[in-house]
Amino acid sequence: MKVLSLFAGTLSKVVHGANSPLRNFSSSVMAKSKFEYVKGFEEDRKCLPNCWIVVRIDGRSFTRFSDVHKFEKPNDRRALELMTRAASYVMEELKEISLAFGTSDEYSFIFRKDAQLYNRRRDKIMSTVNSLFSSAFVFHWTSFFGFVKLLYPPAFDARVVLYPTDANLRDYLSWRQADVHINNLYNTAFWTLVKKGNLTPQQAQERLKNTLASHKNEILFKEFDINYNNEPPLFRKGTTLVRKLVQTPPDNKLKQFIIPLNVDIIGEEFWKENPEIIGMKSIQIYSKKGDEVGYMVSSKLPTTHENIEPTVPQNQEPSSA
Ligand SMILES: Nc1nc2c(ncn2[C@@H]2O[C@H](COP(=O)(O)OP(=O)(O)OP(=O)(O)O)[C@@H](O)[C@H]2O)c(=O)[nH]1
Ligand SMILES: [Mg+2]
Repeated sequence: MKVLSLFAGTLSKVVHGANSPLRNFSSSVMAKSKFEYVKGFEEDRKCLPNCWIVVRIDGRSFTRFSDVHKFEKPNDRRALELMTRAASYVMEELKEISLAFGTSDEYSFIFRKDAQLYNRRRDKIMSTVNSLFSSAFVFHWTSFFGFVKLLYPPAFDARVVLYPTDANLRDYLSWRQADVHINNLYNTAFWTLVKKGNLTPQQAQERLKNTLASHKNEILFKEFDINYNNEPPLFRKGTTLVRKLVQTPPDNKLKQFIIPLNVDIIGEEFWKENPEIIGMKSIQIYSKKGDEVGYMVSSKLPTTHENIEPTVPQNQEPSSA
């Protein structure tokens, strides 16, 4: 191997000259370096065929990140919509993602069972999703946060989970959405007790200890006149991104959009209305009226947020560093 390598280098110099642009090309074709064997240590883990591929990303230490950037408690609409903007970018780039679901600092991306991206190489799929998401989150920060300065680079972790049956996939998504409900009801009750009930965080925590959902609803309704069911669907249901064809003016041409919905995905209705997701059919026409869609996201059209004037002053310092 070594002899061959030396020979190839010498031959290359003779034929093309030391500075020839063809030199590197010919030597790499003719001989591999003695170090090449290390490539054999690389794992080539593939996602099992016929399984739904779920990639979930989650903000790293977003408890701190949300504190430092003074996110509204318990829900910051700007942050949630920025997450959705970043997720829609991932879907624009990776066409085999048929649905994404997000809440708080996490997003799950569902690849079709028959996805062929990178030959289903697990590491490559996961790292690409994470990188596209993270850079889009930073890229679009100002569109959502205006003058609020991004004080340090946010990061996300990622994992891949494979689900062999359609029922498993539905249960996975139900699990994530049930979590939204549990967390949001708790957080809404907690922050209402603190902000409007003037309890300290410790007192609020004590008050909610071992309470059932019905009890939290009752506290909100009886003591603060808040009907939890009237809280924004974005906060109660998370965001589900689906791919749809939409008729667009002036010529009613069908264009592909990624549409965010804040709806229940645990029950049957969503899956009956969007059978192409589980059935892996081609993209369907979006039939709902425009006013049922909060906003549409597409790389080709500006989102509603891009026209919003920044209003928040810039002089924010990290609370801890
Ligand atoms: N105020 C506020 N905080 C948010 C919002 N969305 C997410 N967060 C914060 O992000 C955290 C996300 O929870 P986790 O992912 O479990 O916690 P983490 O600190 O990110 O920790 P790791 O994921 O383990 O790195 C929440 O506990 C909140 O503190 C929001 O809209 N408003
Ligand atoms: Mg997190």
